[in-house]
Amino acid sequence: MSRKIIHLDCDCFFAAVEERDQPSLRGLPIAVGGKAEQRGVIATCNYPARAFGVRSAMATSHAYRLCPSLTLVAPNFKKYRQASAQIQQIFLRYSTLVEPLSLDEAYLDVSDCPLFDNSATRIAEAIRQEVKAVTGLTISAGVAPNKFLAKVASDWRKPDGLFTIAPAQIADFISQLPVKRIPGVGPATRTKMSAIGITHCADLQRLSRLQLQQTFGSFGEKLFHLCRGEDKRPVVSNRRHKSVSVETTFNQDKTHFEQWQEALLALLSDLERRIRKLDNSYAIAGLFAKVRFSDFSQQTIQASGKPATAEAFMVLIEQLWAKNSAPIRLLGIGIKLKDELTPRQPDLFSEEKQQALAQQRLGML
Ligand code: TTP
Ligand code: MG
Repeated sequence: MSRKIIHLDCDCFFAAVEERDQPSLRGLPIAVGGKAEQRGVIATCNYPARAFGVRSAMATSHAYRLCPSLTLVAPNFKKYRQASAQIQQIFLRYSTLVEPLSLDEAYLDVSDCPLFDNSATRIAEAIRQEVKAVTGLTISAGVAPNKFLAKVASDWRKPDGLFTIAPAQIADFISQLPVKRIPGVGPATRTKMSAIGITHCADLQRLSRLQLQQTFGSFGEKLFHLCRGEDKRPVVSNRRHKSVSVETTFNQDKTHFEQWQEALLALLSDLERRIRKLDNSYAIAGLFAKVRFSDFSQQTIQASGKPATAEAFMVLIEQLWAKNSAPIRLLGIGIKLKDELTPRQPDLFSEEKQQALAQQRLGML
């Protein structure tokens, strides 16, 4: 089944925040970064500065040589984190499968999103408009059936752009794609490739799997797929769930215990489906069941250290029934979760980590 992936990436993120907040800077070449005297580097810069050749990770002293009129702004991480949180909040309205890559960038899997008749392009456009309205920042989007192509696509019409690669367009698009657009193909690999006449994905496609492996080592296997526009990596949400639960409100109150049991069994398959979607970094900490009586009062019960089986939930609702054998209008069941392994992805939004990462990048540490 073809997936619908959106990659979103703010334009000149730190610099765009500074331009937004200091209108006098708009249109001038500006960069955010560490001071030249302190051997600082450029975090990012706006398009007027890019026109002079200024780039991320460049020494600030070098940037000044390229662009003497450059305005250097010290970074304001608090503001970037704030904008980032607003953007991530918007993403989550369109999908629960959101994988942030950095403060300004994320993958969304919108394959199951019911909005806009499930048109990923229209969803992406709605997100772009919402980000602009809420944060005042422009964000570019790429829409494609996988992460690799979505990321390439988000860069295609930058800044403030949207580009879609539909499944039927992949073959044409990819064969004309320059190899430098493939993540992982840096200057060294490019030199190696151009030495054997490879500049575009079409050239790579002509090499066998074995030739690719012999020439590029373990990266060769990845190249074999990427140069065909193939990428199976799932979008992995790094939000940590604390619990998973399902509940149902009945059209008619359930009066007898047999009816409670039937309702429980109907809910279990839903719960099991949700549990199966969790990755293996979770373990079950406990079970719980909840009933709402016809007078809207509510009762919850929990048990720890039990597997999520029908029998275990049956015991819970028996205990609820024993406490109050009254008609219910709602039944809910769920599991409480705990971390089994350390999370697969770092917590990109922890204040300390973000600060340390950014300072490291800026040469401040
Ligand atoms: P990017 O998304 O890579 O860059 P950008 O948003 O500035 O520009 P573009 O329009 O091309 O996406 O990075 C996001 C932010 O991360 C960027 O605004 C500043 C910070 N950053 C660094 O601090 N150092 C770096 O080397 C890079 C690449 C980014
Ligand atoms: Mg960006």
